[in-house]
Amino acid sequence: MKKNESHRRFLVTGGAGFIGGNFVAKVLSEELGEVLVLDKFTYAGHRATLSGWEGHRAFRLVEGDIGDRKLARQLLLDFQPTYLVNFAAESHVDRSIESADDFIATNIVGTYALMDEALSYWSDLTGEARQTFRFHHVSTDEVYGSLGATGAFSERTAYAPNSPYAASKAASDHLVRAYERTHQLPAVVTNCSNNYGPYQFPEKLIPVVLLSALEGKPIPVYGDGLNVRDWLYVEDHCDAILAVLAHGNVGETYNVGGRAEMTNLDLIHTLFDCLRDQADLIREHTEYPTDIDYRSLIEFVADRPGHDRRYAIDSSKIQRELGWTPKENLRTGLGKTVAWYITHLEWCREVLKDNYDRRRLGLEKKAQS
Ligand code: NAD
Ligand code: TDX
Repeated sequence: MKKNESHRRFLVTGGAGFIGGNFVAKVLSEELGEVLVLDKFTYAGHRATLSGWEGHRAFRLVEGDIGDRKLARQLLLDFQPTYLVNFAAESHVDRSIESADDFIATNIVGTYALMDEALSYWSDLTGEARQTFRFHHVSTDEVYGSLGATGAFSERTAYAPNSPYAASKAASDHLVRAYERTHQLPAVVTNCSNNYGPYQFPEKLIPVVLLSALEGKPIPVYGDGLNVRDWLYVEDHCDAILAVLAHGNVGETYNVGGRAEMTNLDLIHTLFDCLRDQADLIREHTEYPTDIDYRSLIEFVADRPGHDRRYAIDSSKIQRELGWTPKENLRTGLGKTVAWYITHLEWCREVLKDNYDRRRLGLEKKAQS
């Protein structure tokens, strides 16, 4: 997407979360258009992630639920978005094991309500606005289930979600696809592998490892640590979404991945290497010691129920058709990420405060109150 497309208006749901926050920063810093964020500010969404954009002439923020039809309708009519990018979701597998309630409510029912309102909005558009509008649904590779030792998920792989989180994302993907086929809603779906980078909530593997290592606390490795994930730097994911918005075909799904497969244990050891490389930065910005033997902190703990063994994404379609390729490799992306966390511990404290005590989640289903 080019700067001269700067009249574009992006309605970004979940824009106060990890990937949405990075997407907002990209659109605004590259002057690609105006942004309106709709976010519920759950435990995972924080104003601190967007504070750098407060007061920016092309940025607005509204607190609300994607399932609130009246609000969605009003925002669509007032803002007249060129694109609606739906990042809003409950995103953590471990939490979906404790209770799937919020996952069903937001990922399925909320997405449905938002999409239905988007259909009404789009139906009344005319001319170029009608041609250009996209409902972009951001989804995950976890809908495809788990791989054996070889192979990769393509857009033709059958859905086989294993966690309540993945099942809720699969359900929303199906609804989006059905709305395009049945009602011609100009929708696109991207299914992406594990993201990493700045502003990821400290419940996901990489920030959990980094904070625990800096503090000299045990690092919980689920099972044998040999589960494989395909890691993608978050900015590369944002670029892929922008490429699909600008040039993707309506009704299509695009898989997005880093071709950076690694076992969790190897990834954790790579993070230790990055921390050692950045010992000066740790001394400059924190009170933490730098002479810790990080490896001694690893603690093998009970496995995640239903833990998918391996994910890998075949992103040849988006590479071939839209010319997208990741710019970062794992070593450069992790280096940037480690430096960001070392220099943004205050952000971590702020988003965790009164919110999450970093205890292990998802070993069992908790009774609902
Ligand atoms: P996140 O948990 O960091 O952020 C989710 C955001 O959505 C938060 O700001 C939260 O407040 C908001 N939100 C939640 N429920 C809402 C509701 N009902 N109404 C409005 N806002 C609501 O998630 P993330 O990691 O940034 O993921 C964003 C999207 O990308 C999700 O749809 C996720 O499934 C998908 N995805 C994530 C990854 C990954 O590795 N993190 C990979 C592939 C796809
Ligand atoms: O403390 C931990 N120890 C550990 O061994 C945590 C939090 C995780 N793990 C393991 C489980 C996974 O094999 O690390 C791997 C990555 O775990 P998460 O960070 O929870 O991510 P994952 O379950 O793979 O899902 C992520 O990628 C796909 C995102 O959370 C999803 O939103 C996205 O769809």
